[in-house]
Amino acid sequence: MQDKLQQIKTEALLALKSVKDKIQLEELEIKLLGRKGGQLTELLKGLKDLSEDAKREVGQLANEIKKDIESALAKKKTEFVQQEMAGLLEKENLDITQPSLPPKVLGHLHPNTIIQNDLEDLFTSMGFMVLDGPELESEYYNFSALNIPADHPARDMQDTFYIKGHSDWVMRTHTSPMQVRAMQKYGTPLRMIVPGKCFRNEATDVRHEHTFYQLEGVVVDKDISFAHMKGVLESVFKHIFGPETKIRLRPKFYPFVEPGVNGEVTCYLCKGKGCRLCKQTGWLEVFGAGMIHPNVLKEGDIDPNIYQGFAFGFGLTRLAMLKYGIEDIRLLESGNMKFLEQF
Ligand code: FA5
Repeated sequence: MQDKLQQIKTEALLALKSVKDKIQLEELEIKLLGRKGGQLTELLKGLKDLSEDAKREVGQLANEIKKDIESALAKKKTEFVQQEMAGLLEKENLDITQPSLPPKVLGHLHPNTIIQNDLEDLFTSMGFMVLDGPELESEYYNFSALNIPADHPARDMQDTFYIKGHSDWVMRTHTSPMQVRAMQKYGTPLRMIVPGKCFRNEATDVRHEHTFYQLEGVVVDKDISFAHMKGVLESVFKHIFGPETKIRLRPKFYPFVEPGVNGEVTCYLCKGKGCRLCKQTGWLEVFGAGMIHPNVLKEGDIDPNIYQGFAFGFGLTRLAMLKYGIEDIRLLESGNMKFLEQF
């Protein structure tokens, strides 16, 4: 049996010399070591008939020979891979020492930022100031100051991310906390907008993201009416989507306004006919608005018997979707370059 083993090794090394490619190499490997019918495998099946001593001796030799054959096969395989790589490099005429080319794509603004800049310009031209607010907000400004007391069911309208170990902090669910902050800081008369990121623990879909942008607006002065609010909102949406754009205001409960409305614009995809995006209604919900509740004015140290105001909160991300015909809101924060390079 030892002689037979040595013979297999000698023949194997000889055969290896005449192997010309990876396919022949594979065939030889199977012929020698294949689990079914491999020369070495078959020979080793006879081990069980030997005495214990012979088994140990022949087994050791068989292992050594198997290892020698395996390493000779592996060496040959490496040679073929190297040859293949060299051939590829030659074919592609690839000069790996050539300095890299500058990136083809220059940076550009995100669609959310484009629409935010556009609206900031529009609102500043109407005398509004642009404010920024904290994304990590106190539970007081996010809810209580906005006439939403603790345990009020209205808190369930917005699925909130609370902060572990800080029960009075939240990731702001809307830009409305800036209403009272601005009133307290700037008093009256007040005309301001706040664009910014909001966070909700949403089950995401084509229209809902956990992180999205809103743009809040507040006007407080003497003799401010619902008609002023409608006039401002109409001119904003006509500016964004063109003079033929229609808006629809329908009553909606928001604890911080009275009366409150849900604002919609004509669906861009079906032009109002009804489709998957607008859930067959022809309208897309893009903002909430209303006359500021007296309790909110009071929280802002403003006397509701002298001053009135209106507030609105646009879904800025939804506006970007409308303007650019984006069907799935999740693309906007995806970091997908193929998508982003279109803007
Ligand atoms: C609010 O957030 C109110 N703060 C708006 C408001 C301000 C009302 C001032 C009255 C006065 P609402 O939850 O409806 O309301 O959200 C306002 C807009 O934000 C929606 O119309 C929608 O366009 C957008 N929005 C809300 N949730 C999401 C979300 N998960 N993903 C993307 N956009 C959203």
